[in-house]
Amino acid sequence: MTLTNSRRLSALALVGGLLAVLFVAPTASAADSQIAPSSITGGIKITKVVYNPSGDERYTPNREKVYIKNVSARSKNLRGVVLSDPAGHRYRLPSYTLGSGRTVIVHSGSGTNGSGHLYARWNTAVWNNTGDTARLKSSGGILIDRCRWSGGGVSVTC
Ligand SMILES: [Ca+2]
Repeated sequence: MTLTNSRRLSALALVGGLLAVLFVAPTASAADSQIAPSSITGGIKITKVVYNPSGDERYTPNREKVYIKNVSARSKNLRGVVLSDPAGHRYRLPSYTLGSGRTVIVHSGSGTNGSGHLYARWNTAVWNNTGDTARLKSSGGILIDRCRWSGGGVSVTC
């Protein structure tokens, strides 16, 4: 069977479109890796999670806190790093320079991001009191650190 010229052109256009998609995809992931360089995956730790603060944290979500520390010798920008739980809550950190040895606290509720404090704006309790896992990943999905607990307390040190 012979294709007419117009069908040939359509087929070429389709192939061209597929190639365009194939070439666009790697460019997008390259942009992501620029947001969070691979060096971000080293030296950043979740050191503590306050998962069951006093009161009912569904109404006071800022009392839930995740402590993220830079244990490396260099400042790191946390931009693009994602804090998540297994239930699908995700917080993509903004541009925030964390100096060597410094800690920033991520609250579950809303507030004004500033020195030492970031707000995930989930506006509800996220960290399960009966056990959960907090994960930090690079924007490229590489696991940076995680902190697990089985519950029964107020906080966990990792
Ligand atoms: Ca909780």
